[in-house]
Amino acid sequence: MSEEQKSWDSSQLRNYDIELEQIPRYHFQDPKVDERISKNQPVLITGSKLVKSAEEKWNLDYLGKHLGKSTYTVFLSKNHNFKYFDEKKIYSKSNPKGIEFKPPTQRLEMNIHEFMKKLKDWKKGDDRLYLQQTLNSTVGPSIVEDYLKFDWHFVADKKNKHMWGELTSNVLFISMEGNVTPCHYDEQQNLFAQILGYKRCILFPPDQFECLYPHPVYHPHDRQSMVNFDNPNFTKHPKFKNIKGCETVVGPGDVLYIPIYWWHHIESLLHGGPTITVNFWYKGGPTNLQYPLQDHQKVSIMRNVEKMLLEVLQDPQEIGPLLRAMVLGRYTDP
Ligand code: QVW
Ligand code: ZN
Repeated sequence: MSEEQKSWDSSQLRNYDIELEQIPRYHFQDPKVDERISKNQPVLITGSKLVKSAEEKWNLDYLGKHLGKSTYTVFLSKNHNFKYFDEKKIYSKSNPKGIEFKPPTQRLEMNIHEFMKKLKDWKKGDDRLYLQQTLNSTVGPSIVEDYLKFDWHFVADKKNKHMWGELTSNVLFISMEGNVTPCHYDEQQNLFAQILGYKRCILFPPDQFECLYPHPVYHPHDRQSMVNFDNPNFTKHPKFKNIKGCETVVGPGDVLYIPIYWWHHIESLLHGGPTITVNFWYKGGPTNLQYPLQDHQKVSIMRNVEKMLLEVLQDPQEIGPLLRAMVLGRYTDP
C-alpha cells in the first residue's frame, strides 16, 4: 500500500517498547505467499476477494438489519483489554471451588439491535464491548448469501496445498475502536480476513515461549501470556525485555495468515471507529515427526507434559516443585 492510500497513522497505535519488524505483504497471486505459509511464516495477503462480498456491504447498519433474531456473544470489559479465559477451567479438579480467579471480562448474550444501540451510544469511560460470535445457520438470508459468495476456492486451495485439517469455524468479530485482544496463541491455523476498519496485529514466533510466560495449561488463561503489555512487570517477567516480534496493520481486503501456535496481540486502532473481521480457523495438518522438531511441536510437547503431571499429581501446587527437583542442577547450569 502506498503512503497516500494509508487510512491510518502511527498516532492511532498504542505504544509498546518492543522490537518489531514488518510482516511482509504480498499479492495473493505471488508465489511467495505459499512459500511463507508452507514454512509456517506469517504473511499479509493483499488483493484476494476472500470476503469481498462482505466488504461491499457489511457495516453496523447492514449487520443490524440482517444478522437476524438470535442472540450474540458479547464480551464486556471495564478497560481496553479483552483477555480470553476458558470458563470450563474455572471450576475443575485443579480448582474445585472456583476460587482465586476473577474473570477480567463478562460474557453477555444480547440481540443484535441491543448491541448496535450500545455501540452507537458509547462514550469514553463507558464499559467496552466486543462481539465475538461463530457464524451459524441462524443468520438472516442476506448474510447467508454474502457468506456463500466468499472465495471458498481461495481458502480450499490453501487448506489443500498446506495439508491443513478441516475448517472448524468462522468467527465474526465486531470491535470498538481501541479494544485489545491480549497476547495469546491458538492451536489452529488462522486466515484472518479484515472487512471494516483497521487492526494492528503483533505476532511472535513459538520460540518466544520463554519471553512471554504463558499461564499454566490448567489455568483459565491457558494459552495467554501473563505479561501485561501495558505495564510489563520485569521483575516477574525479565525475559520479556528480549522479546522480538513482527507486526502489520490489516485493513479492508487484507487477509493475515496467523500460523498455528504463533503468539498474537491484536488491537483495533485508536479513534478509528468500529472494526469488523471474520476469521477462518483450520485444524492443523498431520504431525510430521522430522528431526530436529519444529518450535511449535516443542510447545505441544510441553503442553502434554503439563497435562500429564496434573493428571498424576492431582494438585497443581505440586507441579512446580516436582519440575524444579527434576531440573535444577541436573538439566541446568549451576
Ligand atoms: C481479534 C484472535 C482474535 C483477535 C480474537 C479471538 C477472540 C484470533 O482470531 O481480532 O481481536 O485472536 O485468533
Ligand atoms: Zn487468537
